Amino acid sequence: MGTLGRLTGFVLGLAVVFAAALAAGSWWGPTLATPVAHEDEPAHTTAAGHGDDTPADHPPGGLMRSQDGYSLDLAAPTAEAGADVPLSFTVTGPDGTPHTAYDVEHGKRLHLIVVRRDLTGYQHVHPRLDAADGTWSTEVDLEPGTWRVFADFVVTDGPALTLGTDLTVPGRVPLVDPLDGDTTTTEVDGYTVELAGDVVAGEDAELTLTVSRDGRPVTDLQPYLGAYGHLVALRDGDLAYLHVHPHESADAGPDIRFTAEVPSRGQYRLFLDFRHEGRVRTASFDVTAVQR
Ligand SMILES: [Cu+2]
Repeated sequence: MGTLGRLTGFVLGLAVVFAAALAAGSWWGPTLATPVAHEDEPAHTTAAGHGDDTPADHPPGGLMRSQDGYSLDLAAPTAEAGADVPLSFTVTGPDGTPHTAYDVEHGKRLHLIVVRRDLTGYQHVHPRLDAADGTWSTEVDLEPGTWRVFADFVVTDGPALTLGTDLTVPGRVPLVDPLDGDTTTTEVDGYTVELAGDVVAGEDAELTLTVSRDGRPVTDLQPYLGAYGHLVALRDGDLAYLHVHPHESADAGPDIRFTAEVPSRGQYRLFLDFRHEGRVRTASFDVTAVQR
């Protein structure tokens, strides 16, 4: 199998490198290592051959700090723990200077995911660009530990990329339980989100996330960045990044459906962003991808 995930259809993007945008409105972060659109490919070629862990023809997104001439450079490799901690960075282009021209994908020129390496503390934010010097700035909440910072963007007339780099936050790092087993129901801010569907390495998986509150289905979800849900999958151990957008749907819930393909067996943590009553919430799930 190889690739990290190719999401098919309209929607998905694997994360890794954001592939160029394919279908309108479907996803913003595809994941393939190169901006190759997969829309012309059959959703799957042979499932056979996915049975072994051959090297991917495209590396998963987010594993590299530099790719195709572009590099993610944090202003500082460390930051203090706290709430609303300033974080700034540049994306250096092939000419060695901070890049300033980006395409808007899913409503933003750059999507920043920040998560601690133990898969806690997930945040999805949209930094501001200083067009004069190419510096991106935002604020994030940080606790001690090593964090992974992913920048997901499309260079104008250039590649779609997801670059990742580490950020160290000094301090006493709490012990966090390792991922173990699968989660099918998560509670967040009074909402219950259920996950149905199996994840199979190298194959498209249909995932359905169902949102309810107080036992009643939520049927008035609000679009967030052009979709009723955004799903990011991170692989346990190396944080390979996969961003998946939902199927086009006229229904504002309670079901949000995705097609996702993960590159290998193993454990992943999924983060679903959904919007309701004006607020974006994030529900997380652990899944184990099996190999058929
Ligand atoms: Cu975003």
